[in-house]
Amino acid sequence: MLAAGTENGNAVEFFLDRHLREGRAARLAFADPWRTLTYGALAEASSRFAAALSAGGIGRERRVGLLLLDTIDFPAAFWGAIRAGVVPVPINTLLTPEQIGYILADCRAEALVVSAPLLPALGPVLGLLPDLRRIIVAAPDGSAPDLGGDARAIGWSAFLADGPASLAPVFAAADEVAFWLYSSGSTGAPKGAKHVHSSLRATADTYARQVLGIMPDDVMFSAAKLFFAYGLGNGMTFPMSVGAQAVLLPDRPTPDAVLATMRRHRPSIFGGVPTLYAALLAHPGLGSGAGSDRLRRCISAGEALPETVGRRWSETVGVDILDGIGSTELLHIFISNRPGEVRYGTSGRAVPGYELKIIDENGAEAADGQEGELIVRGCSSADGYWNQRAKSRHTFRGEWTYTGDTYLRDTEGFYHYRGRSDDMIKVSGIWVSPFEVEAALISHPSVLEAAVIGYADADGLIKPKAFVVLKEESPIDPATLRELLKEHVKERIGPWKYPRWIELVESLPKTATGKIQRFKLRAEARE
Ligand code: 3UK
Repeated sequence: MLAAGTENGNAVEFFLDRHLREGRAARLAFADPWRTLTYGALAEASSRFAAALSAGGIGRERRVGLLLLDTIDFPAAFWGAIRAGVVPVPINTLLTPEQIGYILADCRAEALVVSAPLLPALGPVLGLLPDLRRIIVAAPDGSAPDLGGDARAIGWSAFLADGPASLAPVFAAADEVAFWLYSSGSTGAPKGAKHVHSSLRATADTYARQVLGIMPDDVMFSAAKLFFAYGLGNGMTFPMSVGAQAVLLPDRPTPDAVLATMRRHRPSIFGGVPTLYAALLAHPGLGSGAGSDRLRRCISAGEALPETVGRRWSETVGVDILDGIGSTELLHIFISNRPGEVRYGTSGRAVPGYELKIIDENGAEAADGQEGELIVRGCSSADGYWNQRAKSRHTFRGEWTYTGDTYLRDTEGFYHYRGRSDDMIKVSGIWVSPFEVEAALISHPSVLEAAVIGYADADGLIKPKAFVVLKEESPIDPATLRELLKEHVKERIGPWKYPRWIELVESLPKTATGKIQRFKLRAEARE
């Protein structure tokens, strides 16, 4: 026997090649502001990309980093890599060059596909990556990009030029690792969660089909980017699971950009994070259908959707928001509200295919109404973190995945989010570690000590708040200093991570061993 089974478990079979075999090659798969891609054209681009990777000596199971804005090149590169058995690693384009360099080094990427506007800032870190052999530069509009000075760089079209229009996917086991997604932790560096081929199909069969009820005629628009697990499902694998269409927005999803996209493409399903829903509600242009006369479903994840935001959206737009919780480790949403049964202020109920438990500190199941840690058994959990045994063992225990989230279940089976068991903060749906913000603050010459907590703004959305002890009387007035510190954090670690409020204090509450007691600051801040 040559292979370990008869059926090819390679996910590109189900999500892409199946549509060609069943006569859907001419259907529209993706539209970005400049270009469109049918299922047939996507199969062709991904075949050429797969062949070019192999011809370039990028072997099976090796990693290719994808640092791409949301354009039609993303699915072409993602599925091309999977077709070749090469492991795509989508990377958050909002990270700093150092953080991106860390991920490329950690996964030992041998190739990188990068959107041309993101290349110049990467210059200094690319020189530090000996494993990186090819840098494929893609201009968002498909034009010939500026390659910069790196000898490893080649344009997207040139890279694809010699490949065949059709290439069969490599044979892969359904249990074989297909792609990785990095997630940041409370301490230290991001961890690469390794996902297998069958998990993509599992999330499509559970959440997308049974909760969203996605249909071939749907048009999906995910404001959350494809490099997030949330966006990867919403904006790529879910529509592809039924031969539907996705709309891609490469720009920052500001309310203006999102509403313009809604009007232009008239999506029937829209996915965003709570901060975006709140920002859209504050926009004077928001009205029925949020600009799309076809809108029938809205979904939210990444952080808890405040009840008031959900209610106001339903009133103004006329479509409910389905809040659901997912994670990078479980790939997509495993608890969700259902159409027609929305209970704002809760994450909803278990998604079919996932089993949930809330456990107390002794590991015993908590009674309804009692808080505990949420653990999940399901068909889409990751195969572990790359090169992180202790963290893998802690999170993936047998069939159960430990979320680190505190939840309670009410007697009707609805799950209520009660916060994190670590100090991590979700800001606009993206992780922020308080330690990272504190370190950035302390790196400023005026700051002696800092402590950061999550604090709810007027919409009920959590943002970082900092308590700062200064080194000595600063000659700068407090208001100016606060603004300087905010700018300092933005520049060092990323624009969404800065503390929206800074309180200058004399000292911080600490344990006998000198650990900052963030829970005390949280309690004080609530009063
Ligand atoms: C928090 C929520 C309350 C929660 C994600 C949908 O967010 C995603 O993945 P991440 O790995 O973060 C996971 C953590 O985020 N969270 C997410 N959604 C909610 N908290 N209510 C929610 N609705 O702490 C969770 O453990 O970045 C979301 C699909 C795929 C995803 N990866």
